[in-house]
Amino acid sequence: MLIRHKPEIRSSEITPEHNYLNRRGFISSAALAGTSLLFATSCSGADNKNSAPTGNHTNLDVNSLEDITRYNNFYEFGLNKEDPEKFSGAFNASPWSVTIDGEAEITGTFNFEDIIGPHSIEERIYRLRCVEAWSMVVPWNGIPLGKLLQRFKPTSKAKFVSFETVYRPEEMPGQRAKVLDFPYREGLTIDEAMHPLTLLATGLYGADLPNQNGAPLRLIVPWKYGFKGIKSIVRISFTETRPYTTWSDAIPTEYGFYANVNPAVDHPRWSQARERRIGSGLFAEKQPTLMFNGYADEVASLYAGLDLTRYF
Ligand SMILES: Nc1nc2c(c(=O)[nH]1)N[C@H]1C(S)=C(S)[C@@H](COP(=O)(O)O)O[C@H]1N2
Ligand SMILES: [Mo]
Repeated sequence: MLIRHKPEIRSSEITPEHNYLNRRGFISSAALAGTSLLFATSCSGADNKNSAPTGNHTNLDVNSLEDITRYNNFYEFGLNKEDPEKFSGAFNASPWSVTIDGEAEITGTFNFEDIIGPHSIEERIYRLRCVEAWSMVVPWNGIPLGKLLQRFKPTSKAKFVSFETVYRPEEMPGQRAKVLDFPYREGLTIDEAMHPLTLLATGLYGADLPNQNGAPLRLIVPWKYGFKGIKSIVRISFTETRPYTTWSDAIPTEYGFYANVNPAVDHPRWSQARERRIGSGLFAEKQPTLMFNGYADEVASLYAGLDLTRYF
């Protein structure tokens, strides 16, 4: 087991950071409108729908709320698909704070509301394709990760972004059982993190995220296998070198850092060519898995020249 420091959020830190940001006008959308960042339409809300490709899978049947909330992977609450729904009731996602650190001009620990507040919440209908060869389609609510990250002014050294799940063994029985190297951690290249399809989800079906789906905020990278979608995030770090990621560092022969959905590259123990759609019944035929989960046009250029068999 790796020994590392746990995220420490002292309540005494939170208020001063919050005030610091307010003093700089950082939180106000008026100030953001004057910057030359990505925010041309991000604060207005109404015309957001026309501003950028959302990649909505509108032609797909959305899974039921029951499917989405009763068939989960969240090892902090157990190994079985029903465990997160059964054992996450005592988890408390409010109040919540997130630490932003590493290679950025603005760092600190911020209240959930102050991080999300300035952004308008969008709906994105994305298929979640698990590396276990099942999938479901979820109407997520959230904000593009890139819009949020830009506000912290990453430096030129920020080549990767890493994420960490809360460590709370008293509320998370799977952490007490040490079934993985907790806290769960994931990472993206900075280009993947800034891609307009990458979503920081705060809800689904128009309501706050249920605990079992990663309350109060989790990552969704629709062209990657589901394990990249780290839940209940408490830390986001800009790094110069490739960060530790839980699955690919625990079992590098089976799980890669990139984890791009790819029907042509099998998992060493099973095929990735097809997938079982959750909710379609036990005897339904599997459906073909699409390259980059259907987003090849949008994201293939991120991997130009990369051998996807080697960098899986
Ligand atoms: N912290 C944390 N995040 C996690 C996991 C986990 O075990 N712990 N499981 C991942 C896997 S393997 C998948 S497929 C998705 C499942 O998301 P869902 O339960 O909302 O469908 O969450 C991902 N995020
Ligand atoms: Mo998964």
